[in-house]
Formats: sequence, structure tokens, C-alpha cells
Amino acid sequence: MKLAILGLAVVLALVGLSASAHANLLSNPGFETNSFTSVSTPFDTSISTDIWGRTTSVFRSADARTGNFSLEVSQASNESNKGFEQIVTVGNGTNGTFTIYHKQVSSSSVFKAYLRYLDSNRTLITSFSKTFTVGLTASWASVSVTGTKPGGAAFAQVIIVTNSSGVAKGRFDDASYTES
Ligand SMILES: [Ca+2]
Repeated sequence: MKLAILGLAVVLALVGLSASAHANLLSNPGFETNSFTSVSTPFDTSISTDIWGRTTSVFRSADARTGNFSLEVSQASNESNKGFEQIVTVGNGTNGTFTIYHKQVSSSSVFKAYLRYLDSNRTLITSFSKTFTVGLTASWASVSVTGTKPGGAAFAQVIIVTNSSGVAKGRFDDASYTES
């Protein structure tokens, strides 16, 4: 009986470790809560942690992959650097992965996803990025950026931003930042 209880405790501890190692560290990852802060460009390292920062021309859309809302970027012809970001305290993992789902609005557009690591003074240490196209299909697709956490990393900053000036549109949902 004692062995059985001990065994159960070990299993529960392992399950707990496994869950925390792959936990999504982002707040409001599906944009269901209407809580945002404003940024001029989505590279602002001074915003509060655990809240999405968004530029103008970024708003919630009722076209959701899950839940009731997604976040839509609708950059106009005379605009650039529109997008959104979040800064979180890093976890205990060695590698980080930022994943987000995207879908076209009315035409294909090129965006860039960033996973950046900041030190305790919020100075950029390392930046990983991937350029991707929204709108190859009308269904939801995902993009991921993975990188090794540098020494001294205190915060992870995830960013979606348009890749060039001019009209660019896309809807985004179900973001995650995990460590392993
Ligand atoms: Ca959602």
C-alpha cells in the first residue's frame, strides 16, 4: 500500500513537471480578454509583462480559430510596422518556442514573427525571427519560431509585425510561448 501511494506520488510529480515544462507562458493567448496596451511599434521593451501591446490598425475580430475572437492586423497603404507583442518572464527551459495561428483576410500578406530574449534591464540579447506569408489558404495555419535561450535571459518577447510598408492584413489566434 505504501509503495503504491509512493508510486502514485512519483507519477503525479512527473506529470506536474511535464505540464510546467510545456506550459504556455503567454497571457490572453487567444485574445478572448479585451485587455491591451498601446505601442507605437511592436518592439517596445518597456511595456508591462503579461499583456498584449498592439499598434493602431490592430483590433479584435469575431473570426476566431478557437473561442470568440482573434486579433486582426489591417495595415493601410501609408502605414508600416503594425502588429502586436507580449513580454513574459522566462521559465526554466533551455529552448523557447513561439507559435501562433494565422489566416488571410482578403489577400496574401507577408509578416514576420520574432522571439527575442531580453536581460533584466530589458536590453535585447538575442533575436530569432521567421518571415511568413498569411493567405496561401483561407484556413488557419501556424508559424513557429524556436531558439535557444541565451545566458542572462530574464524576459522573452514575442512579436508579430508586418514585413514591409503598405497594405498588409492577417488574423491571428492561439498564440503560445513554451519552453522545453
Ligand atoms: Ca481566440
